[in-house]
Amino acid sequence: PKEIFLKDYKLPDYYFDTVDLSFLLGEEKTIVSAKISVVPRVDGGGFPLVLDGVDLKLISVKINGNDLKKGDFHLDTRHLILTSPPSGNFILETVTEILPQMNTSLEGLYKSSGNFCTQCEAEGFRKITFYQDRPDIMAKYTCRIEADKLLYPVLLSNGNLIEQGDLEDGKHFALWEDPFKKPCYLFALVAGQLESRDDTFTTCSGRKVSLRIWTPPEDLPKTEHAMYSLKAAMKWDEDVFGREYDLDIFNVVSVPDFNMGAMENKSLNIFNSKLVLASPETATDGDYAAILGVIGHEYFHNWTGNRVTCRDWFQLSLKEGLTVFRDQEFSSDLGSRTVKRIGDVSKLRSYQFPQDAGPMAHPVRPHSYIKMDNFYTVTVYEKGAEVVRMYKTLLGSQGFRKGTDLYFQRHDGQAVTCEDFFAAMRDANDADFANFLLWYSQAGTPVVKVTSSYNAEARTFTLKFSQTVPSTPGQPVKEPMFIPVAAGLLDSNGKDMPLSSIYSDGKLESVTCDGGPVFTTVLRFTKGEEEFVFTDVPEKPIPSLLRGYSAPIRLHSDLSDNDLFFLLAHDSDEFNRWEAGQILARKLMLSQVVNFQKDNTLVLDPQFVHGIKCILLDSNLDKEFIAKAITLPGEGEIMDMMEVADPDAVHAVRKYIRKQLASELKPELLNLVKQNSSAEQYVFDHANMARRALKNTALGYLASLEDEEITKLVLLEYKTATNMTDQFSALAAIAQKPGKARDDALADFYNKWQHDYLVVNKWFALQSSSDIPGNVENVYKLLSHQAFDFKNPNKVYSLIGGFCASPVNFHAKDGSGYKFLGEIVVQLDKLNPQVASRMVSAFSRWKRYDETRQNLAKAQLEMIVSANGLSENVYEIASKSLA
Ligand code: HT7
Ligand code: ZN
Repeated sequence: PKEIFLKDYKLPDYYFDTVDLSFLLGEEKTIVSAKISVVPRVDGGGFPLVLDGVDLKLISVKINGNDLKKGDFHLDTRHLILTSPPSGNFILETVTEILPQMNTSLEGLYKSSGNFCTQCEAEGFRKITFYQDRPDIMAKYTCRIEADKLLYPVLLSNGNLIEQGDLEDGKHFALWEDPFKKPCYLFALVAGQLESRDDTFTTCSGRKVSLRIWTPPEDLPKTEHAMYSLKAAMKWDEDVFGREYDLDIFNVVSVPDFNMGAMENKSLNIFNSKLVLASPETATDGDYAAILGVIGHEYFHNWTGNRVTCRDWFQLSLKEGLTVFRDQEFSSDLGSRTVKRIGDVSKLRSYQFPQDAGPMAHPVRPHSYIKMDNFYTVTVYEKGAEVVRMYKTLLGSQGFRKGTDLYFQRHDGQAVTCEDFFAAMRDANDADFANFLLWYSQAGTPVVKVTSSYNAEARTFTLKFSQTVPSTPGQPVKEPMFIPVAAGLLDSNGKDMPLSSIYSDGKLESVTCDGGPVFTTVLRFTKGEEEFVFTDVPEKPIPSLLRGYSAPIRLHSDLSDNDLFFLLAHDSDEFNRWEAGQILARKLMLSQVVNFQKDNTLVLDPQFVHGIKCILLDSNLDKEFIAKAITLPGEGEIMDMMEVADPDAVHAVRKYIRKQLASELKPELLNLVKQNSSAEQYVFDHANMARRALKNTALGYLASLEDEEITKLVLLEYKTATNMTDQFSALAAIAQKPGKARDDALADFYNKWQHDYLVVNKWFALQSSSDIPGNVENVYKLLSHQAFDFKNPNKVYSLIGGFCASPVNFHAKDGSGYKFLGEIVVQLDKLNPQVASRMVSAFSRWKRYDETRQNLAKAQLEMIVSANGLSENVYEIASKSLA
């Protein structure tokens, strides 16, 4: 397979000005006609025009109305090359035949549950028609759709509906026109039996926008929350970023078969139904929050991605990092900022850090790819969002807003690069960003060490930093990065000290803000080693470092356990209170892993129990914050910190600490369950979600005990739950232990919800991710369950993805988990390479395990790489994992 490199980027030889598409949607095949006005970039033109095209049957090709003769074009399995087009502008017309009904890859045009829909990002448009399928080709589109009226009463595409009508033979048509130039990856078409929830939004300049959320009729009642989220997002983008919606219509369509979460097609967002449909009875608080975030995310793309798009796919983080940052901020403003930040940082640590330390490590802007689909990663998205967040940390809210305003002003209607975003931030603020651009080009998570010292005589407090960036594939040597470290100092009462001035790099800078006291400052750490001296510090402080997690790094400080307990109890930065607890928990877990490996008795530090108890009982704290603060770091996070990952030891230790905490804090936990029980009415707001989160976290802890009274309590919670959040949490609590109660509850849950595929997916995931011994057998059985379907990505993610997320069973020492996944990947790859390639990623960190496991995993990867007809998607991940 061919590798594509960023350094090889070349401007296109031809631009496309207008594109008129026409679709005849049929039951056997679909005919696509495309009429494109072509403009050479350089005067004259006459160079060959290379069009991408995959799985297309070419019916005809014309230039300026004349059929091309044999020698005038060349066709291979991936291209149509016009060998000698005329010089100057010309009109290219092609007719192609495609088979959406046979398309199980879910890219291009495909059928999902009887309806037609498209997914063109990143390179799916080439499965619809011959085109220069690259984002720097921006054109104005019209789209005419013709189909049977009874089977496909609704016909949608981008932009405005300008004509529709009935035709002979029970057919009808619709003609759509999108007035905005767009890259082809934003093209969309939907046709089917759908109904809409309608609403309106009046923009800041007084334009009335008609909003429609389309679903199969039976799902319509579940779209209320999505509509609420959409309107909230439209308002928020006006208020916070000054961005107004630009058309008179905005459509959202929900489809059950979708490879990713959703797609921001211009004015016709297409969503995985999991991220649109919700009712209190069927969706959890987590689902509600995800819908809010993703509806926001896709809407925000209208400016960050659509109006201003990417020059090439290496720039993906330009739109994704920025839009993830925007959706994170949106959710923070609508809920709890600290809790949202904790969730986002946990995600980064659990998924992005391992990626950055493994064979698939790549910079936020990758240097090369074989298959672009493989680079829709946590690095591009989540680390990319952290990079955007660092601009804001350095510039402050107003400076950041100036930067985005300039970015939109300069680049509206253009396809640009990450440097263009950087330049807008810099120029709008006249800022010195030193070597900040390295965040886009260097992979690997920087490791920062910090030591502190207090000089009572000089009243100075010194922080000494050093940094290293680990080697990653293709990047053995790294340069120091620009790391913004937000820091504050606590006095002995736990209060923030006002900061006066800081000495660094031979300069003394005063830390004030409009003359008022400042309690947090951002240190600009740019070298391999650097010292920052706080002046006028009256007593030895406890430093609170990297407040709000101001940079995506691994920080190792010399803070003692006592310092950390102090920060856990007092830090004004709530994120760092949580962080102090997590550092303590990580240390505790790692120490017990060593004990476990030496066959020593496990012990739980009483000071840790006391720290957790204080948090539990602190009525001033937000309840969701408490739930997060008493949750131990995940097993993956601990394994990530070990020389050789030991899933059995980490699992046993986490389980032991949970059970021990439950036993020692049983009365307090029981109280929390009682005090926070749910009322009849489900309300989606922060206070109610926080209450449910705390109750259910407490219940989960309690259920780890061998205690009949508790078993009864959990069963009662399950039976009397009035919403899915409570019901599913109770079910998960029951399902911790094998036995009759578990079997009965799982059977009962399936009987109740078998008619709702989204709830059944939760049921699949709960079982497949279980840590009960030998669970692979149950997962094999579930593969043949009537509700399972290999063609539906959500079901695959729930059942197979869920299984790979369970360290003990996936990494079972007999290799059964690896064998299971190896077989599945090969099978799945024939249907849907994108989904198969996501699944094969579970193998990528095989070198982190012991020799026995390494050999077993490697054998599966080798088997996969040598499979016949393997897709480029899976090949890229599997071969890079083996390298
Ligand atoms: N921009 C969207 C990306 C996407 C995608 C990429 C590859 C294959 C399938 C896909 N479906 C959607 C999603 C987003 O980040 O908004
Ligand atoms: Zn996105």
